[in-house]
Amino acid sequence: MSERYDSAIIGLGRTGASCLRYLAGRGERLLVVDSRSNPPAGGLVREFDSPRIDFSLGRLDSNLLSRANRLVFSPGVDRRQPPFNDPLLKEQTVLGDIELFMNARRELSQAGKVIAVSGSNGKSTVIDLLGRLLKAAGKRLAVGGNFGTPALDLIDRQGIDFWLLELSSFQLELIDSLGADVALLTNIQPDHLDRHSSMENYRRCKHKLFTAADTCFWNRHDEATRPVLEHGQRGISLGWGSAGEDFRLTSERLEIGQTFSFPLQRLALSGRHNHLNVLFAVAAAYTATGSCQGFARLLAEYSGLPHRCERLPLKSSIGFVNDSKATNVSSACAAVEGLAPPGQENLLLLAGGQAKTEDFSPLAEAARGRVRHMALFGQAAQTMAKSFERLFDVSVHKRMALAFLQLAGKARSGDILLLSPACASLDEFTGFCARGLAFRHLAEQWVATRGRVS
Ligand code: UMA
Ligand code: ADP
Repeated sequence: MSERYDSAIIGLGRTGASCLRYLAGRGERLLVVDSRSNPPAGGLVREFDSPRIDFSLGRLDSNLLSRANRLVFSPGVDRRQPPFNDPLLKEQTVLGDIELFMNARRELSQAGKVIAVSGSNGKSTVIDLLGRLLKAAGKRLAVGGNFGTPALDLIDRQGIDFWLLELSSFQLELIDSLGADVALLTNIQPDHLDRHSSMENYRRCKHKLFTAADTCFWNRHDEATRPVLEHGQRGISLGWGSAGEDFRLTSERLEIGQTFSFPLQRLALSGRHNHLNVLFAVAAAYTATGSCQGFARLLAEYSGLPHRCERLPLKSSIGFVNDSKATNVSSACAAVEGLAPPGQENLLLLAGGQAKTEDFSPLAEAARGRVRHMALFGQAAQTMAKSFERLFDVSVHKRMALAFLQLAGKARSGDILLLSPACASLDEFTGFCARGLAFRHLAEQWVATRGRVS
């Protein structure tokens, strides 16, 4: 009989590489597979040249996979596709890097607490701000997961007080019971439905975040995030609320009971959606440390991550906002609604790319009374135009640069030219960062050559 493998690692990208390093370090007999013959972390084949590790790159074979006791999937791999849906693999244990991470952490002498964040939008912003708040409180952190460093590459860090994990629906799908100390679910809006096939499946994956968590924070304005609490779990809803709530927003302030009160107009982050993100971060940081020391200074300074409603620091009478990370309709809606009050029609919206949906009606609704001109670009531009052309002045372009020039030519003093594409970028760019950098470059050039628009 052929020799068996302890684990098969499926996908040799960033996650696969972290699993390989970790499991090889534990002396496991491993099979590593990838559909590509030259996968992103293919360089590891040479580094892990060992009789205990076999690589099968460029083809996926269910017979070979059936020789592994368990299948460790990368989040980007769809288990429902061949060959993974072969009945031959039905009995195998299936897991992902986050379960390996949680098990590894339990074995540490000083385990530290896990704070896990998920949601369709806002995860990275919440994690980043929360990290800064905890650091200011003198805590030792390791931050990673779907954002930044893969979780298992963090596990060697010593003396960690808090592990901050951003978790995607793909990672959560591979988990039975997470067991975070604190779990935060920011919102659930349509995203990745090509993979999850229905909102219900997507919601089910997201809710695995709450399994066996001690404290579950959810969004009071998004009923889909409400946790079904098991015995002993604490659920706390966050949002704009009535007096008496421990953590809440009013029209003017962010408050933690009688302990902390901060005026929203002093926040460096813009957009109403970001007020809620800040409340999530502050609530988790306070719950974790029992103190609000240093919060006020940080909140007044923190202007967010690049490519998320990022105001470009240009000397111009029109504002340029780079929201390239808005790869779905709900995030673009949040930017449009958060940046401009209705009635002023001072937004010029640059949107398009590779659509994740055909339904842009929520964006048309959000843009009403706020957007004066719209320039659409990329693969989705023609389809998108159908949702907008009856309501707005719309132009359609092949590439983002042309759409930008069209829009900038219509700008008046006090306008905001907003890139919030509501689409993925891969038809024209290598990712949302490249798209955001291209936008920044266009805006800089525009301001340099045209001077101040008046
Ligand atoms: N592969 C196969 N067969 C398949 C599909 C993929 O063999 O059917 C192989 C590919 O050839 C490739 C490897 O699998 O070599 C890639 O695996 P992967 O897509 O899981 O990518 P990783 O490099 O491991 O990155 C993943 C996350 N990617 C996805 O979820 C798609 C990264 O999130 C994450 O940062 C990283 O793990 C570390 O945790 C990216 C992302 O786009 C940023 N996430 C989505 C989002 O934020 O919306 C969920
Ligand atoms: P994620 O990590 O979940 O993708 P980010 O913080 O990177 O979230 O933000 C992604 C996009 O979603 C950005 O365009 C941002 O402006 C928008 N966004 C951030 N927070 C929210 C929110 N609470 N609701 C809707 N959109 C949001």
